[in-house]
Amino acid sequence: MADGQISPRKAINLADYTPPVFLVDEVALDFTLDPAATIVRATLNLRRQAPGPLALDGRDLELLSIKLNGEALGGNRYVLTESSLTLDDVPDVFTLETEVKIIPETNTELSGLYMSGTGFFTQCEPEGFRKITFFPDRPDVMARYKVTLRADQSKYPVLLSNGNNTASGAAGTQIWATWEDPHPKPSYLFALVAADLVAVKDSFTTASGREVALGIWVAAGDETRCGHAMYALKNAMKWDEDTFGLEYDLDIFNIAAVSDFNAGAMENKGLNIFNTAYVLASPATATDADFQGVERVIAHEYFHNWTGDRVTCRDWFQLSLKEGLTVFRDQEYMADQFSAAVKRISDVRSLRATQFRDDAGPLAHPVRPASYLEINNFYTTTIYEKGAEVVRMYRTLIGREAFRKGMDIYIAENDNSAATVEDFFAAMQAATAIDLKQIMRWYEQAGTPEVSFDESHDPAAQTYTLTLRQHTAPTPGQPVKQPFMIPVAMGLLDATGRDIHTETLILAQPEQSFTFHNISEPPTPSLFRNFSAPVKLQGQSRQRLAFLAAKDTDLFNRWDAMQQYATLVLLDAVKAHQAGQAFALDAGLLEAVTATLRDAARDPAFAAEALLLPAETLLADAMSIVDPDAIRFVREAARKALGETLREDFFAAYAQFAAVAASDVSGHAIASRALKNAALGYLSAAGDTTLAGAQFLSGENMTDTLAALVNVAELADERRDDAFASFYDQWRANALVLDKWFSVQARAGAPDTLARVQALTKHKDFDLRNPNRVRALIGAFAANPSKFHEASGAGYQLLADTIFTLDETNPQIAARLTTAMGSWRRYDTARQSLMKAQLERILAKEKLSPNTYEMASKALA
Ligand code: B3K
Ligand code: ZN
Repeated sequence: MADGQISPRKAINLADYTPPVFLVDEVALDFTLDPAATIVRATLNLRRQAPGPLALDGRDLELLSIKLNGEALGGNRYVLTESSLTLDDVPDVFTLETEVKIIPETNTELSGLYMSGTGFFTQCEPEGFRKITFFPDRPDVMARYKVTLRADQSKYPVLLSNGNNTASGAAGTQIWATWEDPHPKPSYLFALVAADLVAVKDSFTTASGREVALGIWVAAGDETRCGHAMYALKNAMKWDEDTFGLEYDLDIFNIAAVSDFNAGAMENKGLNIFNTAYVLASPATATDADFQGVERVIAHEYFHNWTGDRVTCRDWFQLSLKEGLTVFRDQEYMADQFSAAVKRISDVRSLRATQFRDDAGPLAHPVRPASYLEINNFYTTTIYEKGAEVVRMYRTLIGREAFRKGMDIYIAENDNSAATVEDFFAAMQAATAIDLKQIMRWYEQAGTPEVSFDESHDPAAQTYTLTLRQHTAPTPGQPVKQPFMIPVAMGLLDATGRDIHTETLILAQPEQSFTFHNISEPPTPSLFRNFSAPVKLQGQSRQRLAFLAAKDTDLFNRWDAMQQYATLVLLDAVKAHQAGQAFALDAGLLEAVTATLRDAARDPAFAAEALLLPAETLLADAMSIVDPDAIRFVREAARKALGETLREDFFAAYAQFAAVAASDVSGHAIASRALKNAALGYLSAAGDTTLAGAQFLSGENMTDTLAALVNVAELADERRDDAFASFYDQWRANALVLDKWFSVQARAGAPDTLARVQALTKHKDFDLRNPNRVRALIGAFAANPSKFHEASGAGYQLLADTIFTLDETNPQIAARLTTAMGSWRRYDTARQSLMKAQLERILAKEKLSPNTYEMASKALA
């Protein structure tokens, strides 16, 4: 350990869980808000549950006074450390009053109470509440809150907290408001907002007749961009009633938007706080993907009201209990709004690109980790997206009806309490006769199982036997894996592509054979339909993939077969390129793309997905030593060759799908634009950039403008520079659009990208204190494989420099950026040593945060 480095935090282990010594039944909070000195008075009604002292969490709090049952306590009655307040000698039931001072304006971590612009906002999940007051800041302590906020009326005319506004008033220049939340909740769901905001208001009547006042609070001027968020909120409220029988349970539901936010949004009870990126949308400023992002996140946070708030988590190891389940619910919601197959395809595309990669590297962890140093590092695609896949597997295994019954049991049995993954399991098990025991291994073991198969057909007996095998490679701390319970949704296709048999098999052993009867001809199996399990299926021949890509009745597998086929031929092309051979376009790939394009009108949203070649990161994952330059070269060569060969078809498709109004954000319009812009991408790759230039100039729709800009960004000349200059002039005042300006430049494949990103870090609009801006520039750059991994190591240096500085102000975001170097061992020795050196440099930093320490040390381990 380097001199001056703080000692790494002690690991927290699931196995060490003990129930709280004291519960808090009620808490009254009184805030006198001031950026430089906010006073928080807390009154806690405590009740003993087990023997021992009262230990409260608290960080960055200046204790002003403390009283027990009304009696002021001297310093000899408590022990105060940097992170706790302990009272040894206390009764079994008592009232504790504390008064603390905090400084919101110096809180750059954006956890706890902080300033954004001129307003006060909070973020308490997972451990921000301890930066507001002394409290048992753990999710299994659920209390009823009464909150009074006092602030300067001219600066902070809007005062919001959880629950219902029960009283308000004014005293001189100050105003005050009291909010009471009747539902017990853990401290991580506490929220307050005190700011100069305006509301877009609406209402929703629940199935049982409760009238709910809805408010979306934004900065003045942003009201015009809240329509989609409000639509999504009401739609999600209705959907949860129809789909899960779950109704909203308060008379008010508020959403407040904030531009400085570490996450996407937060499900605080009755007062969701949102990153502006997931609230504000208009066709002129937001892409179709942004519109979908708003709808998904609005739905997600709303759904947390039951899966997260009413039923919460016992401890943070159970995080996926609420996150995996709520992601599953938002996926299902979105699938019901647009095309279910296209939604599944895009979810699986991102699961493979992020979660599969993490699961194969040094940061791999189970859906329920056994240990952590810093819980903020565990808001990962494994907890969220793989967690959602586990919930989906429950449903695939037991069926929709039993799953709904299991959900009803889960909610009924755990309402108003803090639950575990075992409680969810027990509810699902109670709803089915199928023995689900083995599904628990998905929570315990990290890693992506690889499934391979053998088959044999017996013409005399008319049987077909499929033998499936599973294998999971070791992950950190887990050298040997037990077999998983894997649902294999499958079909057998005859030579014409007709399904002759469909079934969901359960693969639970290392190897299992399944025999099918009355099969006269050798069939083609279509396995893992609709991606029925988060596994890698291996050993499919090209011929078979080509057949499935053309014929499978399962739309997901048709897309997947094409992706797998493209992956195989592109990886071959990478090898050929490394051996010095010229690029040659595979005939089968050309044929598949041609067929997709000519058939696009039938389902343009699906066709747009199918036309996208596998991402560079996906190709990288399939190589033993990643060669980012060769991957980029080959993928671009393939796009260029396809664009040149199919120029007429792409032009025709572009024209055919161009007739959509700029303001139309219907499913049909989104699909048309996706197809049109896919065609634009191929035409631009083939050197035809006039169309992109013209589309950029005529754009009144951000999807179209940005799609054009992405292509213009590849040109390293004045056409590009002019386009970025004019985009900047038009949008400099709109932070969310300016984020796009940064990120398109950081994602570009142009040769000078690295130098431009270096320059952009010095741009007057680049601001390390704003997480959206950091993600837009640095996050996007770190996800640009051929530029970030530039052989000189300058990309690594840029990232590490950012992490170095950012760690001092916002360790959560710094730690997150560190993961970009997590896969360093997969590269050639030169890149390995360059990345390793940067990780070591970070680790040697004085006063490195526990957040970044955990990520850098695990990456190196
Ligand atoms: N539960 C929050 C995430 C909070 C992130 C803390 N680092 C958002 C969500 O998943 O809904
Ligand atoms: Zn969530």
